[in-house]
Amino acid sequence: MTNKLPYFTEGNVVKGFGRGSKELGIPTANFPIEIVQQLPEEITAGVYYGWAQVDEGPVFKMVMSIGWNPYYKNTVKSMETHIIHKFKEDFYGSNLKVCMLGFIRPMRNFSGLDELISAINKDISDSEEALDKPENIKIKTDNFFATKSRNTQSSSGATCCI
Ligand code: ADP
Ligand code: RBF
Ligand code: MG
Repeated sequence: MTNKLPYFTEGNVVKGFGRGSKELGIPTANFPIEIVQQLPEEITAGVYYGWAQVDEGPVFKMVMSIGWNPYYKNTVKSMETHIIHKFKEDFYGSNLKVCMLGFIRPMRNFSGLDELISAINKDISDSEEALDKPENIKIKTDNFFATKSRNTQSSSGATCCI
């Protein structure tokens, strides 16, 4: 898994499972299935930390969950990014760039929603700490985040790569 990191990818933010992660205070921006399928198999299911950018906005810290969310027994693999920033508005349809830098833990099951939320809050603080390290801070200014996005979205909502 580690030899594939850092891993850079980008895609349009799509509707997720609509389970109200937002109501829990932990909204997650979901990637389309094509982006999930492009993941190298060495990047195993679990929680990762890194940097994220919505369109040409600022680069923020993020935590990402990859897998089948055992707590919800999902049948579809997902890649969900929680950006550690308070946004005024939703950004469905926007381009999301991410750089995954490190692995935090494998996906696991929980006996209650409270436990899942506490685990995610611990992931957020672990990510914040890891991203303050000089070798991780330097990726924030990588050219990947300075160049225009490869994805554009037409008014029909279709995504095309240029
Ligand atoms: P869904 O099931 O559609 O993914 P969520 O409850 O997970 O719904 O909310 C995700 C949406 O919330 C994102 O697509 C984005 O538009 C918005 N959002 C607002 N703040 C954030 C944030 N800090 N991190 C990720 N998404 C956010
Ligand atoms: N879901 C799980 O079933 N098990 C997990 O270990 C797990 N870890 C997560 C870690 C992070 C940082 C995030 C953002 C999500 C995680 N999820 C996990 C996904 C969670 O079930 C999903 O975002 C729900 O929709 C939250 O209500
Ligand atoms: Mg989501």
